Amino acid sequence: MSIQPLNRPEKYYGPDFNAMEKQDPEIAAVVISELERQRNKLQLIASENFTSSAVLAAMGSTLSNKYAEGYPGKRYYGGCEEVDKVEAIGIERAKKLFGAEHANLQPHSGASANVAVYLAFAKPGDTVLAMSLPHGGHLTHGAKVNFSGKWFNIVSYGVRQSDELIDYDQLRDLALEHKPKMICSGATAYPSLIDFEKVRKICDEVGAIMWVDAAHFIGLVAGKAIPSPVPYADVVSFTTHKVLRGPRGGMILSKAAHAAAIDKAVFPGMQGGPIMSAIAGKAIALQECMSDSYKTYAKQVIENCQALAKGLVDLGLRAVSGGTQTHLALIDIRSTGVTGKVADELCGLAGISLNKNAIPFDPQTPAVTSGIRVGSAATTTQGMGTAQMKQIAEFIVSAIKSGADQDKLAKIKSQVAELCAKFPVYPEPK
Ligand code: DSN
Repeated sequence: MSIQPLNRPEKYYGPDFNAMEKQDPEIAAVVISELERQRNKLQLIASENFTSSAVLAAMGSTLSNKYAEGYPGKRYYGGCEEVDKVEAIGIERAKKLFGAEHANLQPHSGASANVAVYLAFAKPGDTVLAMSLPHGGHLTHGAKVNFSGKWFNIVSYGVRQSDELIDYDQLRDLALEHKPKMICSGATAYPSLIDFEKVRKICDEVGAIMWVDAAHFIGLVAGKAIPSPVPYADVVSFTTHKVLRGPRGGMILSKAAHAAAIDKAVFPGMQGGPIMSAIAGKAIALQECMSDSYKTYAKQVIENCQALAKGLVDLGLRAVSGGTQTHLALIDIRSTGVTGKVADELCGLAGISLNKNAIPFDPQTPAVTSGIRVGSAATTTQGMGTAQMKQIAEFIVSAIKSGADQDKLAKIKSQVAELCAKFPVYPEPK
């Protein structure tokens, strides 16, 4: 196969896929086959997306070579005059887009951003109230295997069994009982909106820092498709590569009063040099998020996810909490008699990437699960709409119910490839 640069300008600025192929064909082949996988299969992992070529180019640029410990104008290295510009532009864009008083673009990832939040506001042994992982939380919200669960006294809240929504009464009771230093809202598998006003009131009642881990939904906030936690929260941490459609990385927004604590926690608290190429990518993505087309995209992501969830429900599956108000849906697949683990594998064989996921009060172990999680961020970027979501729901259910029949799976896989071809990802230059 001929290897084409994704969007390489005529002038040479650094990244060169053809040079990579010449020098290291083994790695170049993987880069290209991953591109083909993204082009020909359905990407329904709720935390993934396709960045613009501009963001990809920034990630592969010479900014990657620069060490820049510190912050714009206050570095520990010489030669930072160019990267200073990129970070300063990115910070201003983040503050403008989210109406935030302070922004730090340096965290290498969402987990790193969360380490910085703990470091800024708590000491080992302090109590933190956060969403339990089996109910949709995140590893960094206190899982026993994670630093958060090892170093902090984590008290977990969850969803009600009756409607699978956050139980704010339980959250308040736990806050009053344990007097946490911080209360964390945010999850990786919670399809509903979070009531930030209610959480703020509880935080005020017990004197806790209000921390929102907005990794999953911050892109919808950026596109003004759902309410923002920024006016309420002391600190908001997130990843930049989900619905937000930026490079892999993390970011933190905070009130001005916490700016110094956050900046110190990120550097020198838990990171050395920032990844300036990623910060350039973040700045580009933030500007993209200010466009009208991004606002339309964010709304479409939600509409598409609702259509996908409805399609799955119409075919006999159950949407946790009755549906979705966001970019992700959590689907209870017990009616099929197939576990989440097997469904994940069968969908993979049919050219559909999604993930097994525990549902609240799941009788199965986390490695098996009774559910799957699906997201609409990537397919919406491709330009798919609600009609395609209905079709995708049919593919998923056919794969799950295929009985591992190789012919059936191969047929779905070719239908999937046919659909993907109509919505090309990173099309070859004409
Ligand atoms: N927990 C991962 C996810 O949601 O896919 C990353 O946040």
